[in-house]
Amino acid sequence: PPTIRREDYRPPAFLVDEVDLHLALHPAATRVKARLDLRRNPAAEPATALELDGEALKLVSLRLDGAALPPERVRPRADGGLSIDGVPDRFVLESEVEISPEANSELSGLYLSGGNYFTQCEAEGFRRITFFPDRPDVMARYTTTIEADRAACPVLLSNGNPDGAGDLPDGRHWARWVDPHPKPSYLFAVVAGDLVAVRDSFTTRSGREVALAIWVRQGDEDACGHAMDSLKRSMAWDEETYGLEYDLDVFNIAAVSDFNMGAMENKGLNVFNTKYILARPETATDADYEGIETVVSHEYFHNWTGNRVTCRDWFQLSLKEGLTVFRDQHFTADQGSAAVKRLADVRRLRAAQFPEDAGPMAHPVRPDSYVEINNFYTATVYQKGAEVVRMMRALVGEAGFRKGMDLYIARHDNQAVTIEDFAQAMQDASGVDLTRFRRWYAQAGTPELRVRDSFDAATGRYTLTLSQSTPPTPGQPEKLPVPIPVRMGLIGADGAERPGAGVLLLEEAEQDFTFEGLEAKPVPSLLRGFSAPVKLSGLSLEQLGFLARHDTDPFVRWDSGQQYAVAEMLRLVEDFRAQRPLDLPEGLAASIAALLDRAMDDPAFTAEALTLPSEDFVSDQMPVADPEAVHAVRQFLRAAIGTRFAGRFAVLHAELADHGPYRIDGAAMGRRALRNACLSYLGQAEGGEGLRRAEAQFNTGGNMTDVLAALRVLADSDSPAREAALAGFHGRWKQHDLVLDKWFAIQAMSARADTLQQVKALVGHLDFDLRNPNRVRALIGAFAAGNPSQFHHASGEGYRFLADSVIALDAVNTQVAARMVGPLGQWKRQDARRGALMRAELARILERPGLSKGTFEKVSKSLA
Ligand code: HT7
Ligand code: ZN
Repeated sequence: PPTIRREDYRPPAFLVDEVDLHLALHPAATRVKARLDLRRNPAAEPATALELDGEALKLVSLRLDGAALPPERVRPRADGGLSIDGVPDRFVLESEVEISPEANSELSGLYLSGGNYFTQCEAEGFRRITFFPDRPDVMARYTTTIEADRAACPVLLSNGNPDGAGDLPDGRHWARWVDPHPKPSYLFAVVAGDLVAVRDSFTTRSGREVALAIWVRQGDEDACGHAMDSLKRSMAWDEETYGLEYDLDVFNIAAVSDFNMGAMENKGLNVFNTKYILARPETATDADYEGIETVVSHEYFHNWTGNRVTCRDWFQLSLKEGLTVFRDQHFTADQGSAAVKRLADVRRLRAAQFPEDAGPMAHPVRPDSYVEINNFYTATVYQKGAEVVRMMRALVGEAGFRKGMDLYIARHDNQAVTIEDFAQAMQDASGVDLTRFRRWYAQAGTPELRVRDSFDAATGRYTLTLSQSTPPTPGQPEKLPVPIPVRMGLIGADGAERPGAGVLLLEEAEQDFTFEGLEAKPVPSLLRGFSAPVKLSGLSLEQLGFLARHDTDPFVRWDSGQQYAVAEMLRLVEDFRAQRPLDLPEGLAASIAALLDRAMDDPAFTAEALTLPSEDFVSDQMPVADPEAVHAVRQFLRAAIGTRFAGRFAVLHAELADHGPYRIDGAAMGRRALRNACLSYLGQAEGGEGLRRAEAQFNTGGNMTDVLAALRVLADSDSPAREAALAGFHGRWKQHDLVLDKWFAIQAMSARADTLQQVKALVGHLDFDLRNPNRVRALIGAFAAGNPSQFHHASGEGYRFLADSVIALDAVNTQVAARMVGPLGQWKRQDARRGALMRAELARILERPGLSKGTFEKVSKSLA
């Protein structure tokens, strides 16, 4: 398959001003008529032919300015598109095609889910609906008429504002929608079916009333409150923070169970995975509630960052995604505990993006090439992209950033632009030169930041020497230094802050920063708030322990504790390999004790700080991973800590029980998080008391957070209560897709040695469905990406299972299949034997005839 390169970008030869679409919906044979007003683009090189993208379309008719096109002027392309020769400078093209929603298991284009129709057009799904120049720099105004059977599809929705509806013969009806805002084709959407609305309204600050509706299946109306509340808070926040108001009369959200990703920001008609809409205390965990707020706000914020100002081409994806993730992170931080939110965001970045940046798929935030764009909806484009925007704000200041956003929107409203345009707006508005900073968009790899320090007692001068380097990544052997904002402070031996706190800007490979007037050598607190997405090294175990206890910055306090624990865990890994007995390190025990002493100061923080670094995070700090040893050490520590502090965990677990009604504010969630962190330790402790508590909590828990935390403990155990709990849970929730996903995932992530066997058996379970991406992620994804010790089982059976799954999935849904390849791509991190087994499985996938280009790209790059 061809590689698409950023440097080959050319403006479109033809522009589309108006699109008039008519969809006559039918499960097997939907007819789509499109009327396009086209004109030659004065900014493009002259072209002889009009190029239209198309995929899986059956052409019925094609007319140019009212006349049928002779076949010799229409050349079918190998990729399913059409080239039309000899077109005038301005013309109207009318096409009619037939498509089959019921045969569409890709979930891209128009498809059926539970008898209802949904579309997904980002990135290149519109070409599966009609012939079109399907690229984001072709922005047009859309009028959409939908026609369907009234009984099967009482609800007919599209982008923009409603503009009429009526009856048709034979029990059919129609509805028309007009979107006044020009948009790229990837933001087109249609939803039709038997759905009900939960309605509300929002009055914008200029006094316009917006009708809000969340469309769900009957019976789910009671589960939309949190999503609706999140939406209204997002709308208000964007007005207050950026002066950005909503711009249509209606804002519709439709929820669907079969969806490739989390949600989609189609103009005026967001489509959401039900996972990010539906929540009741008895079915959704606190993490689910948080996820809903994040995704609802994210998609809403796209209305300006992505929709009104969109991307020129898909290399600019982070222009909308990095910026919008930054905006949703900022929004959530403003809603409650900013510090704990930051820890969660950093944990996620390190878990997903750092390994990506160090692996075979490493790419810059603005990639230079791709084969399949769907493979570039990555943690790098999203999460690292957000970190880059965050650093930009640190450099230009809060006021400069707001001015920059204002200028960006004013300059580029209704345009398709580049990351360069965004950086230029920030630079022009703030007056801060961002020339070097742009390297963050161009270079892949996680910079490594090293610190050394010295103190001259005679002069009271303290010197911090910071140095940086970025490891080579595929296609980028040499790296330049990047500007790294290092927010910092100095802590004295008494634990008090010393003068000197601020932001250091490391621009060169190495720089000294001096501080005068100190009476003794301080401990440096670096990267406060995680001010740059880098790996920091150079602090001693003693300094880390000190910072974990004394720093005023919650991020550094947490992170130092984590780094301290990693160092101890790595030492224990050596003991394990040398078959020496393992002991609970006294320093680690002391820091747990210190945390427990102040547990109730901030329960959410305590829960985060009590949680040991993940197995993957520890493995990532080793030259060669050893999943077995890391797992053994982490399990040993959990058991040892659980046993040593059993009394205190038990007291906290009892004290923190929820008595009143279920609440989803930060304080209540923090209490539940801490309570369940205690239960998790107790579950590993000697004596079985934790398992008894887990069983009781499972049976009486009044909310899904507590029930699931208990089930997780039982699922890891050999307790006789395990089977009964799993069976009971299945029986109780078998009708609830989202809850059943949890049942699959918990078993897939179990630490038990028979997990792979169980997972294989679950693939054959009646409730498993390869066509449902949520279910695939819950079982196969959770096993491969969330259970390192079982996935990397020395037999190689885990690898074989994943390869078999990818092969089977590729015939059903290529986007989901390609996304599953990731864990096999990490073979270079494993020992030679495991690495060879992983490579063999990748090679086996690659041999399959007819492999999709997305899976081909992921597998072939993984093997390189
Ligand atoms: N902009 C969207 C990204 C997306 C997507 C969503 C659903 C299905 C397939 C998709 N491909 C790309 C979601 C977002 O980032 O907001
Ligand atoms: Zn997005």
